[in-house]
Amino acid sequence: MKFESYIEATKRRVERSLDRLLPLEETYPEVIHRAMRYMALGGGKRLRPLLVFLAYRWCGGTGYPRRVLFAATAVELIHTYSLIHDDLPAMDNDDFRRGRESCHKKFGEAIAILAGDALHAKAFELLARTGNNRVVREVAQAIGTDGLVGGQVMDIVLEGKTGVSKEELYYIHRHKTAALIMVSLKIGAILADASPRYLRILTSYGEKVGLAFQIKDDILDVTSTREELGKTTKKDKEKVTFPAVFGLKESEHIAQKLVDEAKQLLPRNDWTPHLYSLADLVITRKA
Ligand code: GRG
Repeated sequence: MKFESYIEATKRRVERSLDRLLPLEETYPEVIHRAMRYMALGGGKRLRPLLVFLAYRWCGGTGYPRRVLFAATAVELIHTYSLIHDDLPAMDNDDFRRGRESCHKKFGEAIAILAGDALHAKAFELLARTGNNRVVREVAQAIGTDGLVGGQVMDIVLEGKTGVSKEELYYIHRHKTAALIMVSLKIGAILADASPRYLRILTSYGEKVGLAFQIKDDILDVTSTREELGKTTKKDKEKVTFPAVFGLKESEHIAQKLVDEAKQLLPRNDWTPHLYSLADLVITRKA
């Protein structure tokens, strides 16, 4: 199957799974379910679930088994929770996400916090339903203080500071962005019973692609408009970003180098071209 067709087919499966697995809007207490569905079903590239499936296929898995769909849906719910919390006034204070009002603008801060919490809880229910303890543990580790939360903490602590080191820049983005991307690949591989070698390769590939994804995100923040991205732009002025530290041209060069290195890590099999295409897409995307 061509890469574009596989992306579209997988996205459709994940959208259907999100729709089926989230409580209906009419379910009491209605407001929280409306907020959860508003954010989880309101657009997004679905990159992380796609990575779960690409890794699963690359490691020899076939089709769309339920346990892999549970894992793919779970990482998208975790990503959605992190976006809701990141947009809150106490964090990035952003009123616009995925082309429309962010969760707290639409439902108020308290419901937005609780919607994030509930998506996080639902994600772990789904991870448990994979029947694979290691999958649950890997995701928990990737999104705690040694992952997503750790990166977000340093992003906040270092905002507006001068003299931030390159190590700190890499720490933030490796944790805030690359950790969830890496673990998405990793759990796809675990669910395909991959060898330790394949797991190591995909983890390194994920780290490089994850960093490149964040660099491109930072570049787009400078070069694109709110209409193109569906979120507020030019907001990163005080933030520790790649363009702020290296400038735009050098940032583009670093992202390209990371993608080239990621591709070189992969031994060839039928699904390798898809992982190449994905890595290219991360830096050629327009939104
Ligand atoms: C609140 C614990 C906590 C963490 C927040 C996700 C995040 C960490 C912050 C959001 C802002 C940001 C620039 C994060 C880096 C990751 C990133 C580029 C998120 C946007 O992901 P996309 O482009 O979003 O995949 P869509 O909408 O396509 O799903």
